[in-house]
Amino acid sequence: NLTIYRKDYTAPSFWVDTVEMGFDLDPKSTVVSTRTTLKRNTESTEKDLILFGESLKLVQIRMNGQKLARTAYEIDKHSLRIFNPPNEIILDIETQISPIKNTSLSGLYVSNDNFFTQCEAEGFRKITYFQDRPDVMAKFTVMLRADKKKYPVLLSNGNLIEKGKLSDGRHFAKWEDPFKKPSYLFALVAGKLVCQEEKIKLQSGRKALLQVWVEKGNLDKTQHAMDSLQNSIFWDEQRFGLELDLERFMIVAVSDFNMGAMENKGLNIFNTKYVLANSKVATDADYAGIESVVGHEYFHNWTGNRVTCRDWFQLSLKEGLTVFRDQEFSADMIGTNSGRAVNRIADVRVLRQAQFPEDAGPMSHPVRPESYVEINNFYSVTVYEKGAEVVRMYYTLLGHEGFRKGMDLYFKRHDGQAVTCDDFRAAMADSSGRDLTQFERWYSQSGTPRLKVATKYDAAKQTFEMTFTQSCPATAGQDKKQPFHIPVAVGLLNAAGQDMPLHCQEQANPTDSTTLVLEITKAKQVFHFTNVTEQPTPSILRNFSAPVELEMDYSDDQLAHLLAHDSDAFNRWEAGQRLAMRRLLKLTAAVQVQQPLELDTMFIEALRKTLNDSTLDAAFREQVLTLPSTTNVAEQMDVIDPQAIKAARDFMRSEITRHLKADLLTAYENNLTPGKYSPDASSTGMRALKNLALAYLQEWPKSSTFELADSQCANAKNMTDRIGALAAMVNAEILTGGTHKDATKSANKAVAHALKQFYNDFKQEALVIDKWFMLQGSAGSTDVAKMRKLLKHPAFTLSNPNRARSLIFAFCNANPSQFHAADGSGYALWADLVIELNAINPQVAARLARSLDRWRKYTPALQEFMQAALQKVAASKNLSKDVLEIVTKALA
Ligand code: B3K
Ligand code: ZN
Repeated sequence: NLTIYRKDYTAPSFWVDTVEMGFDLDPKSTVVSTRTTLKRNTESTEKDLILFGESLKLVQIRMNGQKLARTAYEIDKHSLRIFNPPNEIILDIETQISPIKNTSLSGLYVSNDNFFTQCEAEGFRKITYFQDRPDVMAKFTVMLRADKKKYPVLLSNGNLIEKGKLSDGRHFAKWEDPFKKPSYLFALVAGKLVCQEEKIKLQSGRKALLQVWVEKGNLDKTQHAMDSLQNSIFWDEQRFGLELDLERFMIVAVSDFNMGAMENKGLNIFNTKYVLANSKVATDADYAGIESVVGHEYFHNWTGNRVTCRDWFQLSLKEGLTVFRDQEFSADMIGTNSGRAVNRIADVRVLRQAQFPEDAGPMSHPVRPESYVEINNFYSVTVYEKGAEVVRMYYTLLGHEGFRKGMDLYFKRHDGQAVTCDDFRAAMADSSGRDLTQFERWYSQSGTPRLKVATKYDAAKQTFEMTFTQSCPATAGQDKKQPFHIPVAVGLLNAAGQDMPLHCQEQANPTDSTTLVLEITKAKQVFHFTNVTEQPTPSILRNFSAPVELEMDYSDDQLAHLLAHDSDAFNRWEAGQRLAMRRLLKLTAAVQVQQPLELDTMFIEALRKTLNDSTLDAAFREQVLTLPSTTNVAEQMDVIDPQAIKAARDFMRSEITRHLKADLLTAYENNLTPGKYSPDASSTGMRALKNLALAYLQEWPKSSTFELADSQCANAKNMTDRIGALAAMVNAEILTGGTHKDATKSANKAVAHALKQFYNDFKQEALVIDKWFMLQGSAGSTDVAKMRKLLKHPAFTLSNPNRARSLIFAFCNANPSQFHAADGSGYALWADLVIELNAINPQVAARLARSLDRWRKYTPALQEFMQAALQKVAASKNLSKDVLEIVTKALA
């Protein structure tokens, strides 16, 4: 049995004081020597010392200066066990590895001829035999040796303490990290790199050197990352009183990387996607992504590195908390209320798009999982995004100051330690004097809670009653659930759309604000509001105060009222989404029984009003006009029929355009952003609304609107406008089909030309070519045959994760009508690619394997094809633990 359980946790048998490492770097054969000083953990009942190791060649092992006898230890594919060693030992281990052959991008590997490491979660054991577990923290000193010409730059964690020349054209650099850390935070980088650097002054007056390292030729794309890093440093000082604890902080960009970035102590390693930007190659979304990921990794320096996780089941301790921190950082960077709401909407979109489905599928797991086969599969939207929602609930329950007090206590108690989610909860409880016992269920129970609300207004008594009923559906491995502790922020609107004063019998309103946080702890709970002078419209779950599915029988009029007036911008948006969702579900049902499709004027008029409301930020209007995704709709259905959803959604889009064409054109023209490019919130919002309008306008085929896209594409001065127009054109390609034959022909020619031009303009820019592939992978006109052709494009490769994801993930996750082709060909392609990727990079393969998670919810015919595809993968040879866990759980 491969499963590892949280309940089986035991402390390590030895503690480590210091680790001294030496690397003789060579792509084919790197020799790693490691000297570790260890002391027995007297509280452990384990007598042996257990070191993990994978794909290593053991050259030699010595204990206290003596060669270790072959009978003194045992070695297998995953570990090296030394039998009952003395209580204090010095261990010398020499291993040999081959970085060039390491295509998994975990451990030490080569990318574009440079060396990089990725050790979280369990990559360090691919470098040397070690107690590779986060509760073993030690001080590291690292000596790097390599050819000076090929590898002029040698970096590791902490401070550079020595460097110099060696014989044979080699050189060395010695690094020392003053803080003890777990092995997963170890990093080294070696190669031909250049950097942008700046010195800053910290809150305490200390100076720090900041560097952003990239390949030569990319120095014109580092400024935004550098700015984001400085903003992050200052924000953490101000908001949490946390200062950078190192003299030097480095960010290094690498083009082959499994995820976004990695928070190695003092030496963050980033996917190029989250570092490189200038207006020519990066979109507004890229700029925002860089700011948030740079922030995220920097914030880990305290939440993750100074205080780390005892074991990997506690992953959300650092990830949920750090996502919450990066979300708050991005929101504070915008500053305005409406800007904050737009960010919040984007975060909730991610939650609904990915986390709710995960939590209802075969990989459903609590924020603190109980078991895993491959820990890398649990770097999930549940651990990250739902984990961030859990942290946000503390913030909502305790308030701004209360939360800060909790954080202060957390660091006071646990700085330098490896701790658990319970320790964090205890700090929040003890600092506030609140009982957060029941709150633990957010960590232990999986599934998205349902919160039903019924209301009653008594005009004579002037009372308003709200009855909440909570439940949580059964999820993988969890049948019965206990009630959650749910903070529900509510407000009441009068007929004029203003907030009414709140007097609740069950819950005091300490700040006398017009939003009250109700605390729901029971399965059923009633709240009575008094002095309610007229029938109110309740605004419930303001700012999405808990990660639940809210069920409330709003009338269309109530929703329109909220959309027009709610002082809570999130709920304003939410009301619009509810109006749209209701109609999308009806339309989908109509498509299925081949009834005529109709969209009512009331909805269109509500959208028109929002679109034309110049008191609202463009960014917010864009969010309201963006319909729920096909995935959002699918999650609301018992049986998913992707083609019907697609048809319903397309119909809705074209109806909106038919009625709002003039308004959309005006929005387009009013939101041009001539002049110098700036990724600020206001310009970003304007471009977003303009490009949304442009996309809508393609739904109503008139050559004039197509030409608008074509000319924007040809004349764009920045990547946001260029790709926005290209996307609109590519998607128009099939939409203009059918009755508009002539238009279709010329449009398709123009699309092909624009795609070719784009490719030629950017063929040197890998990240832009990723966008080019992504656009085509997700285009409704890209069927399986076209996909197979694109996979053979000379610029395509499976071994670069960004490239693989750009085309394949776009097709499997964002092209529902083609991926779910009725003949099952999309799933067959998926199976081939999962198998092929499995041999190259198990982590990327396992992510792709998740695309069929929800197979049991589809129509029977599709289910059959999906099951067959899953079985094909499950039966294939040499399956990694990563992919095996996903397909086994899917089929179970
Ligand atoms: N902590 C890393 C993720 C490592 C993933 C390992 N499969 C990035 C982050 O969350 O900041
Ligand atoms: Zn993180």
